[in-house]
Amino acid sequence: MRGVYLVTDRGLCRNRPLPEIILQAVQGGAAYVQLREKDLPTRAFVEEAMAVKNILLPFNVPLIINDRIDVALACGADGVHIGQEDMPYSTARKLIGKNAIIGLSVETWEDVEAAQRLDVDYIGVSPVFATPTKTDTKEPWGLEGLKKIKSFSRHPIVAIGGINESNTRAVVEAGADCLAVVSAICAADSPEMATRKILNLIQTLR
Ligand code: TZP
Ligand code: MG
Repeated sequence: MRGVYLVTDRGLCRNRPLPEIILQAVQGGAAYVQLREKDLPTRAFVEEAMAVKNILLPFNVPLIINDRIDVALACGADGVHIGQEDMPYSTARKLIGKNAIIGLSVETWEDVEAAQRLDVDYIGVSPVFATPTKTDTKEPWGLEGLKKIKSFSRHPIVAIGGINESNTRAVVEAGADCLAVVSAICAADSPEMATRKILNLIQTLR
């Protein structure tokens, strides 16, 4: 995995419709989109996921659903992202099939070690930096933690938490394969420009 991975947060979109923000992000070069809805009723979540899938289709950008295997199956998403308190990986894999993308958040070193035994498609190193977007996190990994995980893990690494244009270089140099971004895209004046700037930075480093 590489590039910019948009994780959505409708509350940070400054009253702009989420599909519009998603479209702008993919126009700016986002390589993955994770639909993350913590408060939406199931029916609305499924409807939204179907609409987003149609937006992403012409761009060939995979749609990943946060937490909800049922929603991913219902809308034909490309994958799911699960955390340590969500459905266990092995159950999720059985339900969604061998070709789906499954990402798993790692919050402790024990999580990182346990993930070695799982055929996840990536691990989400969460959070790299403390962030107001998600406050119920464990201790941030920091760049040193990220480096340590990179040298140990067999999985592609998606870094998340406090990532923006100003620290992109450091996070990539510490070993992130792909950068997951919420507020720096969703709340940006131009989500398209914000995405493109981060992507351009990543590309100059490779
Ligand atoms: N998981 C760990 S940190 C985080 C999530 C969903 C939020 C990251 O948001 P931001 O605004 O990119 O710091
Ligand atoms: Mg979760």
